[in-house]
Amino acid sequence: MFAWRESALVRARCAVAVFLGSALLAACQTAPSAPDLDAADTSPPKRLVTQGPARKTVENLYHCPVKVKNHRIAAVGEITATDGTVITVPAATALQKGQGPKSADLYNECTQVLPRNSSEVSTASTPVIEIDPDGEVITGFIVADNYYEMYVNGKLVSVDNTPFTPFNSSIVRFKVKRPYTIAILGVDWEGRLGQGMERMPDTPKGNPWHPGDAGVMMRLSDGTVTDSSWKAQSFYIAPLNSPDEVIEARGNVHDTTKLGRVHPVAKKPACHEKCYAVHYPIPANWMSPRFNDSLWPRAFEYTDTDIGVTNLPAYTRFPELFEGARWIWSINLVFDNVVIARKTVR
Ligand SMILES: [Ca+2]
Ligand SMILES: [Ca+2]
Repeated sequence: MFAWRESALVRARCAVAVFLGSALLAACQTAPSAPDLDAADTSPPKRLVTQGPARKTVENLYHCPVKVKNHRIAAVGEITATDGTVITVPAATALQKGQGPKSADLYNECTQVLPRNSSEVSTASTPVIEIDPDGEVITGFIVADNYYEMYVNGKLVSVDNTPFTPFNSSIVRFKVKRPYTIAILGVDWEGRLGQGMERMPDTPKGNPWHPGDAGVMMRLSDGTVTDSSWKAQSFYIAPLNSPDEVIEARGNVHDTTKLGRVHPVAKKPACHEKCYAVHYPIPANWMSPRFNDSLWPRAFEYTDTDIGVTNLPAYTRFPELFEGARWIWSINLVFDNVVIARKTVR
């Protein structure tokens, strides 16, 4: 591996040889300068394997001040992989570290911000996070099942204030110049720490070993939407009967297609407390515009039906605000529990 860096010179774009009648016109233009990229990591994937439940380290990251339906405790745990690596589950988050800014609510039952429709939504009081003083102010809307934290050019612009449930949605505002890079950490939170499963005894069909699913959707005022033009990589895959169920055969895809990718076809393994998980180390600079995601898979798009949005008024009340955006995640909506999605807007 060598540290190749794309120089500004190489990025100069030339449009040459345009014939208009007999005249040959040549024009050279310098593209807006994107930061030089770090070298892509071409080393083989380094999987970390765990089995069984994690040790709880945080009882609850979030206390909802009002009583709501579908409330689940957002605990955090630690689990030791077979190679001795200690992993925070479901993820090490900016929320747990107390980093901000916390998300501004579009819809949140816990704060009682409950607009009935898009016309009742105001973004005027949402603070603008400044990345470039002479940039454009961009306003957007984001919804994640269950948690997101979002960086623009390496700067934290929004930390989901409700990590598990109820399902909330948020307003993001920031000031930036193009090109700019968005990086989102998405977490499918879990009731069974370290196992990628939830206890769902509160419904008639409640499954106490339910593999939950996930998804992120965002639309910004400059036209940027989540879709398969993004990159998305998975870092925590569970529950598994065996670590061998994750296949790394196709480049950098952590493939679990054979398990089923969405509910209800996704398999529900009977291994329960003996289930395995496969983790991959999260690159330290994943949020940086310099991080090279060129070897990551494209994001996969999912439908409202895949996500099961009937219980998501945080999304369904505002179709205009999310118009044109797609739910995205990595290759498996059910088994991939921690995903980083990235997009450079040019
Ligand atoms: Ca949330
Ligand atoms: Ca899951």
